[in-house]
Amino acid sequence: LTPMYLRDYQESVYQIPKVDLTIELDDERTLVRSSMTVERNTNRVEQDVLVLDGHDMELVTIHIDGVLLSTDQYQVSQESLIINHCPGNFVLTIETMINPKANTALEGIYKSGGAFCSQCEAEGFRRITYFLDRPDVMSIYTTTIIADKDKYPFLLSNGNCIERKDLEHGKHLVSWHDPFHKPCYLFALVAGDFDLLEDAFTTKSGRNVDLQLFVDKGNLFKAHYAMQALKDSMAWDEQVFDLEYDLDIYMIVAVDFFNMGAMENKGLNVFNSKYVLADERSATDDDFFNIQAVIGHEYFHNWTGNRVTCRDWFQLSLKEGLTVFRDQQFSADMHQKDVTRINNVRVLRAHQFAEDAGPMAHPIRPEKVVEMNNFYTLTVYEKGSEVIRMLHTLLGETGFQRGIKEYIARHDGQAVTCDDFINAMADANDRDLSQFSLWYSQVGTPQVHANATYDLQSKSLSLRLSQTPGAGQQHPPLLIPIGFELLNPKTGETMRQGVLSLSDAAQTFEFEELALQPVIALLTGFSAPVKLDFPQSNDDLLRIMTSANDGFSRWEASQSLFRQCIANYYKDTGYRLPDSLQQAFANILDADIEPAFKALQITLPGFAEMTEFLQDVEPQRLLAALEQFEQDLLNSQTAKLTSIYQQCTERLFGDSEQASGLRALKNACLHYLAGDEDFDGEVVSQFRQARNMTEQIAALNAAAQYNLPSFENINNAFAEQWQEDTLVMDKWFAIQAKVQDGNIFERLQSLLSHPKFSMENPNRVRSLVGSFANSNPKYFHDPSGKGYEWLATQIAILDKINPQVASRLITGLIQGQGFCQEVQSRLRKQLAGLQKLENISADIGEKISAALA
Ligand code: B3K
Ligand code: ZN
Repeated sequence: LTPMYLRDYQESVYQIPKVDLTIELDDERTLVRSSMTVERNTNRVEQDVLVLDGHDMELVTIHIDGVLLSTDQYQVSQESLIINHCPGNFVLTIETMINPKANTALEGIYKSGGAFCSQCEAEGFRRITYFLDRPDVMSIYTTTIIADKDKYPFLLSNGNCIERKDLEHGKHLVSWHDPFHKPCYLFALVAGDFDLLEDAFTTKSGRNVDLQLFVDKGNLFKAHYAMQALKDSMAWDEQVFDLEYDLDIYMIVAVDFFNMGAMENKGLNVFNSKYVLADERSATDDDFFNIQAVIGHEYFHNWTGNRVTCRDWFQLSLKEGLTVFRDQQFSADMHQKDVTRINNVRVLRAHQFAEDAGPMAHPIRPEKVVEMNNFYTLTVYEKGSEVIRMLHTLLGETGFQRGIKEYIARHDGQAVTCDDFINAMADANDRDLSQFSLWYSQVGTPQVHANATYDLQSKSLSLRLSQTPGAGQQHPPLLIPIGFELLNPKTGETMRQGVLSLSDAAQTFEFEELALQPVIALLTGFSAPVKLDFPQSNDDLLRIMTSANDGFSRWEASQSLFRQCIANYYKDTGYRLPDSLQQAFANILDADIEPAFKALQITLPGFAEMTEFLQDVEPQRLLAALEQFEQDLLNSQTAKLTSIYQQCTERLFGDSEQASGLRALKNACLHYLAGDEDFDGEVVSQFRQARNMTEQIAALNAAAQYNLPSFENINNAFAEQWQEDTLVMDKWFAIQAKVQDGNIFERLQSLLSHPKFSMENPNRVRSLVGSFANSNPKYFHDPSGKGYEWLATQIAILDKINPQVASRLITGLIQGQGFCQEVQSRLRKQLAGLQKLENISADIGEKISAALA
């Protein structure tokens, strides 16, 4: 496990300005001919050795300027091809043979169902041919694909199609030319037989762009929403960022076998079908939301990622943090801003905070990497986006856009660093951002402590803020924007609002001329990715909950009340719901607010969020506290919950934003109500009458969650109804892993040999194994240790098949830091066992060593 360090970065000695690829596809013997123009950096004349990256393929021939090299002129090893005594400028032609069918790691060229497809980011291109597989080597690609015409009528690659012809033996050939320089991680190839949805978009300068969406045969009816999302993304990027698409064609291909969500390859995105295919019957409102967000994300990469790319992989957040910020803004504009923002924060706090406190904690710009695929993290993506958001807060929308314009003007066509980005933002706004840039190198979640005193005489409020780095970390004070709102305690009116810049370790901010002591909402909009330590009275929280302008603060106030109360249940098993909380909960239920927002307000902080909030957590005790709290809330408000549940049912209609809000609220109520076995009948009728997946799956989920008498029945009905729908069957597998039933381990075991389960399909694996580890805390944390053992067993199997997927699933075993010693030692035991695996992958190897260090 050899790490790479950011500090060791060196420019490439050679560049490859032009590549011509000819790929003759075959299941087991695909021949790749790559003809490259290679140029040596003129100030590195002494360096005549060319080291190319390559992995897991057969080298057939090498030619330099048309002359065949003999075996003493080069060396091949596991990871590279070294060519000695190269001239300064030459044409290098390499032929390699690869086996797509055996490629279960799903990196490079592989088969998904009947189609060939590719995935090159981060370092997959080296599994196709020997190359300088690093993002600062950018080339113009011409790609020719040859394959059987009947089986693979569509042959796709990046850019524009320049040639198409039939060959003998039933084969055909298609050539593509991409006029934009790109790093090899953006290369893509697809070959298959698909249904095609076509549309077009006229850019603001009047150019026509053909839009093509390729889906598995028979799935065309599920492609329309994604197409609309693409057009909305293109229009939004023009309106908000003034960025226009550049090629004449934009293609998206949906495949079932995919390691992550989607990939932004230039002009030819490849998507996990989960983020493309949807219709009302088979997809939930969340699925629709995510499809639009991921389509947007990949589209926005065309400028932030593709036109301006990363110099090296340590800079990944340059494109990912920025692009996540862009997709979050897009979603916020397309939906309810507050609701979107709150959901962003929930993900960050439940999962990124844990990562930042765990053994793999790293800055948004990592400094040390063993396996790059391990760094496509919540930290690089979500915290990266929060850092961009802080910049947006500090510069304002106009200043931020001025900075983006400058960044693109300076760096279009280049591979650059996070510092280049910050410099462009700073120069465009005449600001010194050197302190702000510390966010790129700090690790851990900083804490902000607040303390307020009001002086009646001088009518002034003094707010003392201080900051401390995340646990065990050290760094100089950061620049932290702290949003605030001062509320009139009596009327709830907003007296002042704005953003404070906390730049010292401790600072006091004075507010004058406040006729009465205000209630303070701090960190409005979740203005910084920090933990806020600001104890507030229930009365203050209730005031914020009902009156703050800022939606995040209203929601956060209710969550604070709940968290505090859950903590009491956790500490004292005899604790019972205080009247004040009953009242607060009733007030939320009665409030005249958007249904989607109300749904969020009555959704309790989950197991993961609470683990962040408490110390040395005993999992079963926390689960019991959550359960009791929920039960007490239900008992105190059964009537209200039931009536809202029924009202929502009556008012539901169609696919509008309004309707999805009502569904969210209805299902949030259902979550409580199903805690009473008498509600079983209602659950069954919701299941049977459901007109869409949001309602149907919520009913099944509730039945599984409480193991209701109806469960087995509707569970089988569901499997029967949807057996032919891959994506819905993923949902079914996910539910099986969550059943609250003492037989869960037998259930899991038999699901592993279910005819529809396959360890080679990442979606299936995530549905079954991931859902158990992440969404069934009761049995995952079974005191016997069985849950950990089961997960470890699956990871050992998966590591041989697909290390990237194995590595994602190991999170539950390595992030034990929030739990009590007993849990931690049980986890370590499993990790120590895994560490002994023969030929362990770098992916899980890196994480296990970090966790056991
Ligand atoms: N850039 C890809 C992620 C690649 C992950 C490689 N392990 C998708 C995205 O972030 O848009
Ligand atoms: Zn991305």
